Amino acid sequence: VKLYHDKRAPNPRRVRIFLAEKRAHHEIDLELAVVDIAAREHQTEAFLALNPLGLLPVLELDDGRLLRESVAICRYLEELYPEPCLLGAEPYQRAVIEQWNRHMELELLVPVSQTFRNTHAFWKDRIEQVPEWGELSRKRSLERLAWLDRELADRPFIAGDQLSIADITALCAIDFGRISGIRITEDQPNLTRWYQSITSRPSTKA
Ligand SMILES: N[C@@H](CCC(=O)N[C@@H](CS)C(=O)NCC(=O)O)C(=O)O
Repeated sequence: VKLYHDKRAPNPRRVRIFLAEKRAHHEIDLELAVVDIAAREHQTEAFLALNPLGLLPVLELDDGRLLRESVAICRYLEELYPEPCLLGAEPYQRAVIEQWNRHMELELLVPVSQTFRNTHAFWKDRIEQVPEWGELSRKRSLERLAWLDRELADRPFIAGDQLSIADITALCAIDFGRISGIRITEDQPNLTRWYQSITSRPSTKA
C-alpha cells in the first residue's frame, strides 16, 4: 500500500497524522511516496494517471485500486485499524464527529487555503488569483479562529472528550494558515490550550 503525499500540504498531512495515531496501536504496512507540488510533480502524466484532478493525497492498494479524498482514505484506515477510534464508536458520536470535521474543512481549511492560493506569490504563475477573494478569506479564517476559541471553552477536543479526525483537520488548517499570517492570537486561551495539547502528541510531527 502506498500513500502519495506532499510534505507541506495540509490534506496529505491529515492522512499522515491519522495514520500515525493508528500506528501507535497497529502494525501497518504502508509506504509513503512524495509527489512534490512545488516541483509540479502532481501535474506529470504519471501522477495524473493516478488522479486526473492532480490533487493529493492518493492511496494505492497493493492490487492497484486507488482511493482519493483525505476523509475517504481515513475512513478506509479506520475500518481496517479500529484503534484509536477517530471517527466515532456509536451513531450519535459518529454524526457529531462528521459534523465537526465538515465544520473544520468548510469553515477553516477552505478559507485558509483560499487565502494562500489567492494572495501568495507561490501560486502567482500557477493559477488565476483573485486577491480580493483571498483577503475576504483571510478575514473569514480569523473570524472562524475566534469562533473556535469560544467553542473550545467547555471541552478538551473539538468534537467532545476524545481526539477525533476533526482535531486533525483543525490542526492542519491552523498550521497551514501560518504561511498567510493567519495565527491563533493571545486573546484565544481555549484555542491556545487545545493547540498545545494536540501538538504534544507525537503523531502531529508526521
Ligand atoms: N478534498 C481533497 C483536497 C485535495 C487537495 O486540495 N490537495 C491539495 C494539497 S493540500 C493539492 O493537491 N493541491 C495541488 C493543486 O492545487 O495544484 C482531499 O481532502 O483530499
